[in-house]
Amino acid sequence: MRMRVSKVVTIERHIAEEEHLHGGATGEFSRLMRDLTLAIRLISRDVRRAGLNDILGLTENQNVHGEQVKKLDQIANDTIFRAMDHGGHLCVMASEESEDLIPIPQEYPRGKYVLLFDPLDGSSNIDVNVTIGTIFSVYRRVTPDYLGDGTLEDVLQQGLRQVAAGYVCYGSSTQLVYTTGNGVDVFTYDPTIGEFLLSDEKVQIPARGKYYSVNEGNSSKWNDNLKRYIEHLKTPSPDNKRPYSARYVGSAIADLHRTLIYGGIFMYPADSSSPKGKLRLMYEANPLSMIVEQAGGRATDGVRRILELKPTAIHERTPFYIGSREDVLEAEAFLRGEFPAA
Ligand code: P6P
Repeated sequence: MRMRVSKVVTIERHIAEEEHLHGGATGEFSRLMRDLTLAIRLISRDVRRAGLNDILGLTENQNVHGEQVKKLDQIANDTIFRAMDHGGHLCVMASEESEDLIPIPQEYPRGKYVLLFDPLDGSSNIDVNVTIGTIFSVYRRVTPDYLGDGTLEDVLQQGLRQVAAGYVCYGSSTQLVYTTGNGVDVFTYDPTIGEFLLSDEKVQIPARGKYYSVNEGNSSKWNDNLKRYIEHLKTPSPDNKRPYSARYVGSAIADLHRTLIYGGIFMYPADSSSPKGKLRLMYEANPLSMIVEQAGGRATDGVRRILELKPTAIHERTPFYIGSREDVLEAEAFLRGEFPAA
């Protein structure tokens, strides 16, 4: 459910106003978010220009100056790193684009926060002008400050310990969806003034939706209970609540954002060739799950709450069921082999 706002509030003002809700807030988190939203504005500019790269001579290989042109997700990764490495808010970073931890350069101060991010999720869709996104997750470090550099222990924390989570939709407009544990707010970017303005406040996901979102091309690899669930959604019901409509963009941020606003369920299940599914726990499932839970929804691996999973590796994957509370609970019941009377 959308709570459209009329007041003009920038994300910086909103974060500062909410700071008092977080005990011991020193303004450091606000400055972290200021730097992150700068990176997001730069990525938004590059994403919007992507269709012109060939025209501008920024082809996949070399630009007009003969310089090596990186892929857009590498550019986005570098943009976030360069915006965040010197502010003194972070002790370590981790990215979908980097195999190992990303240390803070020795010449810069370290801070008490940890940042994980997927700089440009679904970037293969950029070539066909489909919505893609950036996802981020923020924790407090758990190792002592005097250690300086953050460690793997600071990164591999359960999702329920996140202090903030957000995603950016580079779609018909650039929207930042964000929570610090006090509900979910949506900010829409106005490129004419270079500001993210609050557009939807304390978003709530419907208790049940009419859309299901999964790649049915994988159905031959699903277990029977999952197949029964999807068939159930497609089967007309006397109360006209079914059949659901199928929606699958193939870009997690697009599928998640529609699910958040309209309701329903987005799934990337385990299957016979991907026993842990495809989506990553630390910088995809955890931040998206914090947001959907804050909006009143549910997110599990089909059995366990995503935010309670104990991570063992930066890039580990997890089966993923997320969306309206009643829809995810119903999917879990089918996966347990509990089917309603036909
Ligand atoms: P499939 C994009 O490549 C991505 O990582 C997610 O954004 C998206 O949800 C998923 O993969 C789509 O995967 O196997 O359905 O093409």
